[in-house]
Amino acid sequence: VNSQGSPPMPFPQPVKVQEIRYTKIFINNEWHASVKGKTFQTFNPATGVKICDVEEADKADVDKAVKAARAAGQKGSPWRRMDVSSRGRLLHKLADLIERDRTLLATMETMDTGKPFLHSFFIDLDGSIKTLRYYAGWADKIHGKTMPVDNTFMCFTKHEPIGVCGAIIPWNFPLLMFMWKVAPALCCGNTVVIKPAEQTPLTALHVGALIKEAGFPPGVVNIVPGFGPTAGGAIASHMGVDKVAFTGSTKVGQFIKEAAAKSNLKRVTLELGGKNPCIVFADSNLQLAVEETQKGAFFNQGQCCTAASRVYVEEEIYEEFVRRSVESAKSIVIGDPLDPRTVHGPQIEQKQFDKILELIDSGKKEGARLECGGAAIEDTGLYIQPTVFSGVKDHMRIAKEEIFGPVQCIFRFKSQQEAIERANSTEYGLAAAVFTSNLDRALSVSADLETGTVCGEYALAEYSEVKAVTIKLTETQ
Ligand code: TXE
Repeated sequence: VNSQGSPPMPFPQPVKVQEIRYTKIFINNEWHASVKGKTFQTFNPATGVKICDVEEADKADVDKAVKAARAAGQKGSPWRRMDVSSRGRLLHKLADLIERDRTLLATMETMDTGKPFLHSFFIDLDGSIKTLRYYAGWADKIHGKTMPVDNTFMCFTKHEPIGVCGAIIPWNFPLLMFMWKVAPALCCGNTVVIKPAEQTPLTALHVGALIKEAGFPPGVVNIVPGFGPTAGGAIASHMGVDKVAFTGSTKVGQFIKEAAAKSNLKRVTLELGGKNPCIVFADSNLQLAVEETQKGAFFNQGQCCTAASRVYVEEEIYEEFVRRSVESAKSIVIGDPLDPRTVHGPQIEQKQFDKILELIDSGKKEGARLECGGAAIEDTGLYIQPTVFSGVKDHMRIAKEEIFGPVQCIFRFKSQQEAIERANSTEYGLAAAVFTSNLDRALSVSADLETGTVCGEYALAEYSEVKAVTIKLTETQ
C-alpha cells in the first residue's frame, strides 16, 4: 500500500513467446528472403539458447531496400505529397501500436539482449513511445526563416528532407536506438534504410510490421538485418543513400566516415564511445551520489555509452563513498532477466564478456584495488559480477578504455581544478555528471567539462537540408 493508501500497481509480467513472427527482411512493407538465401541465428544471452533464424541482408538486399526508399521519397509519391500534420499523425499511430504491443516487445527485447524485463518495459519501451510522440509533435513545426537582404530581393529558407537516410545501430538499446534514428528522420520527411545489430534484430522487425499496420506508405522504412562489414558497409558506401547515422564503436565510426567520404560524401552523424566522468564533491548528498553513480555504472550491465565509468571523489568523503558503493554493489539482485525482481542480467555476447574480463584483469595487474566482484558468475554463461575498483590511477587501462561492462572505477581527488583537468583528459567527450549541493559550483564545473550530448530538437537539423530561395523583385517592398 502506498502513501495514498491505494494498493500497489501490479508489476507487468513478461508474456510467453511461443514463436517469433517476423524474421525476414522488411522492404516496401513486405517480408523478403535474403537474395543470397542466407540466414543467421540470434541467441538469448541469459541461456545461450538460440531464439530463431533471421534472414541475413547483404549488399544485394541493401540495394533493394535503397531502391524502395528512393522510390518512396520521389516527387509526387504518397509520402512526399502527404500533409505534414498527417506525417505527425502516422508517428502517433505507430506509438499507439507500440503501446498496444508493449509487453510483447519488452519480453522480446529482454530475450534478445538479456536486459531485465522491467528495464525493458519501463525504460526502453517508455523511451521509444515518448520519442515517437515527441517527434510526431514536431512534424508540422519545421520551418525556415525570411532574411533581409540588400537590394530588391526576397530571401527565405525551407527545411527539406535530405532523402534516403541510412542508419546502423548497436545492440545495447535496440528498440530505443531504432526510434532515435527513425523518428526524427520520418518527422523531417525522409525515408529510411536501417540495419539493426546482428545480436538483436527482433524488436526492430516486429516494429516493421507495426509500421505497415500504422499505414506508412511502402518503402518509407526498410529494415535490413545483417552483419556490419556486409550490410552495414553497403549502407555506408551506397551511392543512393544521402545520409548515414551510426551508433557504435569508435573504430567502426571511422570506417563509416571513410566509406561515406569515398562514395558520395553523404552526410554522417556518429554517436560513439564514452569514458564519462562523474565528479563527487564533499558537499554533495553522499547517499544520493553513491546510488546515482552506481546506477550510472551498472545500469544495462554497464553497456551504455553514457555509463558513469570514472567516478572522481573528493578526498574528505572518499573512504566512506567507497565503503557505501561496495555495500550497494553487493546488494544487486542478479538473475533471470525475465524475472521482474532481477536488476542485473548477462552481458550481450562472448566477445564483450571476454573483453570485460580482460580489462578487469588489467585493473588488478596494474594495481587498482578490487573492492568486490571482479569475476564471472560461475556456471551461468555470460554473467559478470558487479565490480568496484578503488584507488584507480589515470594511466591505467580501466581508466582510459571503454569497458562496456559492470565495472565502477573510483578515483580520489583533492581540488576542483585537478578534478576538472583529470575529467577532461580523455579522447572521449560524451557525457559527465557533477554532484554538489552548491549550484554555483555545479554550473561553473559543468561549463569547464568538455562533453556534450546532443538530442531533442537539435536532431531535426541533422535530418533536414536547408534550402535558401532568393527571388528578384521588381518593386521595392
Ligand atoms: O560494436 P560495433 P561492437 C562500443 C563498446 C563495445 C565496442 C564493440 O565499447 O565494447 O563498441 O562493440 C555495425 N561497417 N560500443 O563490436 O562493431 C554492427 O553490425 C558498417 C558503444 O558491438 O561498432 C552494429 O550494427 N557497420 C556503443 C553496429 O555497427 C558496421 C554501442 C555496432 O557494432 C561495421 C555498441 C562496418 N565495418 C558498442 N562493423 C554505444 N555508443 O552505445 C560493425 N558494424
